[in-house]
Amino acid sequence: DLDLKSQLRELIPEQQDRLKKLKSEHGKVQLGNITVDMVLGGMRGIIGMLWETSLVDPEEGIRFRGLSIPECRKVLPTAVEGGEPLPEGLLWLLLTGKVPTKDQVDALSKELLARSTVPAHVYKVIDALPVTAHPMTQFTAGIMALQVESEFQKAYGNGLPKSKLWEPTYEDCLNLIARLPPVASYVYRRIFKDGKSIEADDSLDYAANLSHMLGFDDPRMLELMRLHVTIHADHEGGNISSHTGHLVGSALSDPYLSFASSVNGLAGPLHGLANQEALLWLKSIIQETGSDVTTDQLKDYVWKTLKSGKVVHGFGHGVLRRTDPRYLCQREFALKYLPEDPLFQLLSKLYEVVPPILTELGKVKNPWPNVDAHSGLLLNHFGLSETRYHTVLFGVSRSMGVGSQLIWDRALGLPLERPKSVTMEWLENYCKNK
Ligand code: CMX
Repeated sequence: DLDLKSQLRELIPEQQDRLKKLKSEHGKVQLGNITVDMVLGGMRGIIGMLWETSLVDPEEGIRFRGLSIPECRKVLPTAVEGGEPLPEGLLWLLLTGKVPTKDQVDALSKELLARSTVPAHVYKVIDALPVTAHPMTQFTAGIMALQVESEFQKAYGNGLPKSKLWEPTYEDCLNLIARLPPVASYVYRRIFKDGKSIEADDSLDYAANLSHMLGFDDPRMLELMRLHVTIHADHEGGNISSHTGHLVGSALSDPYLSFASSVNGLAGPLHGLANQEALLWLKSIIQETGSDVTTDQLKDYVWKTLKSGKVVHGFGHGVLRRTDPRYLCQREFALKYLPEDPLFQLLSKLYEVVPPILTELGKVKNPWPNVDAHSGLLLNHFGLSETRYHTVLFGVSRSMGVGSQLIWDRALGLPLERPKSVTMEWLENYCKNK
C-alpha cells in the first residue's frame, strides 16, 4: 500500500493496546533514582518521556526505529544507486517503524510536493522583518504564519474527540514538513540572493528540491542535502528541539505552534546553532593562521578559545559518549566527495587535537565531535557559504522527527507533560531530613 496515512490507521490500534498493557502490567516498576545532582544538572539521566521514533545509545549513537545510521544508509531507498538515503524514506520509517519500498517513498515524495503550496501571507510576514534579522528568526516567523492554516486547531475547536486528534495532527505535520523547504529557501534567497526565489521542480525529491530552491543543482549537493536532512531528522526525545515540540504539543497546541517552539530552541548556540558557531570558528582559524596550520598552532588556538571563556562548538554532547555517528557519516561523505577541502582537512586535524584538550579540562563528559562540527563545512564546500543560514537546514530536517512523534503523541493519547519542580529551600529541607 502506497498511502502512509492508511498504514498508520492500521498500526495505531495495536500500539494503543501495547501502551495500555505496559501501563497496567508494569506501571509501578521503578526506572531509577533521582538525585539532587540530576535536578540541578539539567535533568541529565532522568528517564521521563516516551519517544517512539528513535533512541540514542551513549556509545553507539542514534537508532531510528532500531536502525543505526550506517544501517539506514544501507536499507533506505535512494535517488542514486548506492547513494544517500531519501529523507522521505526515513520519515516513513519514523512513522511506521517499517522500511519503505522505493514506490512508497516515491508516493510520499509526490504527496509532500502536492502539499507544498505556501499561502502568500507567509512571505509577507517574512518580508515585514528587516533583511538583517537572523535567518532563524525569519524562518520561525514563517512557521508561525503557516499556522493560520492549522487543521488541528480547527478540528479541536469543532470538538473532534481525543481519539481522532491524530488525524488533523497528521495533516498539519505533513503540510508543515512539505512547506518548510519553500519557506526556508525563501528566507535564504531574500537575505543572500536579492530576493530572487526559485520555483520547485516537480521532478525532484524532497531534499533535492530544497537544494534546487536554494539555488544549488550540483548532483553532489543534492546527495549532501539528502544525507543532511536524514541525519538531522530525529535524536530521541530529550534534546531541546524535540523535547520542546513534544512539551508544547502536550498542551494540544497544534503542530505549527509546537514546531515553531522547537525551532526557537534549535536556534540556541548550545544546540542547533552550534553548526554556525563551529564553522565560524574553523574559518577564524584559517583567517588567523592560514591553511597550513601546525598541530602546535592548533593546540594553542583551542586553548585560547577555552581560556577566553568560550566552548569549542561542535564538540561534546549531553548524552553521547563517543564520536557522533552523524559526524562520522559526514566525514565519510567528505572523504568521498571533497577530501582536498581545506576546512575538511582542518577539521580532520582538530579531530585529533581537540579531544585530548577537552579531556584535560577534567570536567567535559564527552570530548568527541558531534554532528554540528561537520555539517557547515560540507554545505560551504558546495557554495552555501553563508554560515548564519545553516541552522535553518537543521530546522527543516528536525520537522520530520518532531512531526512524527507528535502524530504518535496524539495517536497514543499521551497526557499533558508536567514534571514537578522544587525550590532550593525544599531540597535543603528534604536532604536535612534524610
Ligand atoms: N567546550 C568547552 N567546554 C565544554 C564542552 C566543549 N565542547 N563541552 C562541555 N564542556 C564543559 C561544559 O560547559 C561544562 O562546564 P561547566 O561545568 O563549567 O559549566 C562541563 O564541561 C560539563 O559539561 P558536560 O556535562 O560534558 O556537557 P553538558 O551535557 O552540560 O552539555 C553540550 C552538552 C553539548 C551543551 C556541551 O558539550 C557543549 O557546550 N558543547 C559545545 C556546543 C555544541 O557543540 N553543541 C551542539 C550539541 C549537539 C546539538 O544539540 O546540536
